[in-house]
Amino acid sequence: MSQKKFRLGQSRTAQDLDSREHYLKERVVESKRRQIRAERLATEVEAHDPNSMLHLPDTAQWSHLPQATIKQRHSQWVDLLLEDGSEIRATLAGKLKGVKLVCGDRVHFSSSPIETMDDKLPGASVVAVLPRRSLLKRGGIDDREPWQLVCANADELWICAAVIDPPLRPGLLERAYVLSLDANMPLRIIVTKRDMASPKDSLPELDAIRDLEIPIIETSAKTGYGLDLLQGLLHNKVVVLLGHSGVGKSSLINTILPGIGLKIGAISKYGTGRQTTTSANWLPTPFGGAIVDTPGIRTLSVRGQSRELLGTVFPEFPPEWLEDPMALDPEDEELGLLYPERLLSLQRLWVEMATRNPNQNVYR
Ligand SMILES: Nc1nc2c(ncn2[C@@H]2O[C@H](COP(=O)(O)OP(=O)(O)OP(=O)(O)O)[C@@H](O)[C@H]2O)c(=O)[nH]1
Ligand SMILES: [Mg+2]
Repeated sequence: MSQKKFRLGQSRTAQDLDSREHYLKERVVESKRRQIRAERLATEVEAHDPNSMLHLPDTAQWSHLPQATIKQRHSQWVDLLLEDGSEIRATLAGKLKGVKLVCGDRVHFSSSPIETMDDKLPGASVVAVLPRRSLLKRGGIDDREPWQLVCANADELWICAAVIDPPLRPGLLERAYVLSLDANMPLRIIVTKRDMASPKDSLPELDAIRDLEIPIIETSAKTGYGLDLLQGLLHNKVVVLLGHSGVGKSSLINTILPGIGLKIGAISKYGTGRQTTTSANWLPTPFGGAIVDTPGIRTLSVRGQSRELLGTVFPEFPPEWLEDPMALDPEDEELGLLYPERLLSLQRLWVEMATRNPNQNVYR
């Protein structure tokens, strides 16, 4: 039996009586709501302006204040790494409203206590952000937030992939290549947990991308294999580690920087959807740079990235294929593809770069 819905505080009879009036009123309210939403979407964020979230205000008037690096971002405050290696916690000054700060940002801070009613709030406050040397970002999940910022002022991106658990997926590596090109940062592929596959296993999953001239380094945090090579690469450099949850990013850092004691996930954790590391963490190294540990990612979105980057990511395809890859069929034997999955990948990235968020609720 279907039951009639009625609102709290309204009797069934009353609702029956003015149902038509009520219906009209609801329609007016809904139309107004739609209008407001449309206005909001007509801003630059709606136009998916890649820089709308990245503008930084002028810092000149704050240059007398000391500088620090954002070590870790929390929702209410940030942990700052000072020049002398010490750390302090700071809030964000109102002047920075609308600026998206990220791990690695260089900031000016004021250590004079700000007036606050809450004793729990830190005494220092960040007042200005310096221009970024580099900015690693990935496509956002929502059109109100076109980009998810990963790290500022880093030199290299190391994408970590385990030989097993979680499985090695070349698709993620291609995506990381797009992001590294966008940020103008060299990319290295770090294969982790090498001890979990036989030494004879040549890792054929990577064959399709071996010709890309991206260095591939095989490592094991358990046996120490390949770690001296990594240490050698860390001199005077800031390196961001990125990869699925559980590939062993934090384990790798714990071995490279003994005594740092980062939290490591349980072996059976893979697939639970929970990350062990929960926010990007800038860790200075004794080699004159830093390693940035990041929370595990599910995927790397390339929404909003330029399609022009695809020519570098897929150099084996003729330029005319890159103009409209969707016209090609990866299963067409006449194309003579050595790795048909690469064309499929190209098509996927091509479409995703121009897509909008499917969850967005636009009335047009
Ligand atoms: N056999 C083996 N296991 C490893 C290796 N490195 C890491 N592990 C294991 O993999 C699991 C996950 O390691 P984590 O270092 O927490 O992985 P993570 O990438 O930092 O994960 P998130 O912080 O969630 O992103 C742990 O149980 C580690 O013991 C390795 O080289 N060999
Ligand atoms: Mg971790």
